[in-house]
Amino acid sequence: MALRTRFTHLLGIEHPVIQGGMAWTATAELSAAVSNAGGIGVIGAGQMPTDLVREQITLAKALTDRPFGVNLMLLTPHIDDIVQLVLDEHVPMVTTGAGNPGKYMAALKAAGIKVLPIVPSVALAKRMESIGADAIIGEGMEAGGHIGELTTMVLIPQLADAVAIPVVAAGGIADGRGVAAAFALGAEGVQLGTRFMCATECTIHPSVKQAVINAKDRDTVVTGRSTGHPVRVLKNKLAREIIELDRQGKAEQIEVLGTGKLALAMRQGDVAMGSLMAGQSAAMVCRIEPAADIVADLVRGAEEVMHALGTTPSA
Ligand code: TUI
Repeated sequence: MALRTRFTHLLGIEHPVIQGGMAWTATAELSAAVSNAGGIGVIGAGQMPTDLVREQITLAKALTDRPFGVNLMLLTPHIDDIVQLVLDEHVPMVTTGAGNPGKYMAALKAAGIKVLPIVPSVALAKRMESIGADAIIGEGMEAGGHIGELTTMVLIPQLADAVAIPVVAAGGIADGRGVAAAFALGAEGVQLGTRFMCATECTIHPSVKQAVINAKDRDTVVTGRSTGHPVRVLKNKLAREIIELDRQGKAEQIEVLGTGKLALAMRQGDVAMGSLMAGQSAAMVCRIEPAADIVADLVRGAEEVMHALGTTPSA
């Protein structure tokens, strides 16, 4: 069975599932595994130096013949070079996060790259559609990492009403029920990050995978509101220190304290003083399993729910 939509046709993929391009987390191994499973994997460029991103793209091309993507994190100082890199490498698609990609849209489109901006609001979605975005990823504040203010439940239907291009839902989705819910809200695809952190092929430190598996419903917190860049993480010592600085309004000290902490968590496995960016759905992630099993479970689960909903409930 398959869930084919305008979005799967747009990218030439089998299943409407994007693996979120998480910085220091979504490496070529994970992304290629998701693409090979019929979804689309996205390498997280984050703040990596351009040469490291180039290596990741080369590795992804060696590991899959299917389309894959790169997430452009617009706050990185390397952004101009990384945009040039994805143009040179003819990467099939990019997602963008943490800003407005308007400046790069014409060059990306001219190179035939599919562009899917991640947006937290209706206004930005409309602007992105007007400058040529191929689809929009609406991300609710249930998501991990840098987030907006709206929940997935209210953002997605408003996006579906506001734009004609396909809408992909992100934030809070971890299983087939979430996929079916996203479709009910008007989405034609889903993007998941947190569940893919616990894919076998994800190269993050095992201690972080265990922290995600251990997480319960109230174990994430939003830090850094005072900096203007709120970030959802799993609660730990670093999060508590940042919350205290937030309370004191010491935004500059938060920037200093936060520097390098995402790589410290994901690559070194420091689960106390690293930044454990993860979404609220961490509580729904229970095991480490191959990326292909995750994709298959999402599709099968969604079909099951949609089928069951086709029969009117009667008690
Ligand atoms: O980008 C993400 N998630 C991220 S980026 C990241 S690295 C980082 N670390 C510390 C501080 C800031 C970033 C970790 N997680 N998700 C996509 C996303 N984009 N969520 C929200 C947005 C967003 C926010 C504002 C997109 C556009 C935007 O526009 C503002 C404007 O310029 O109009």
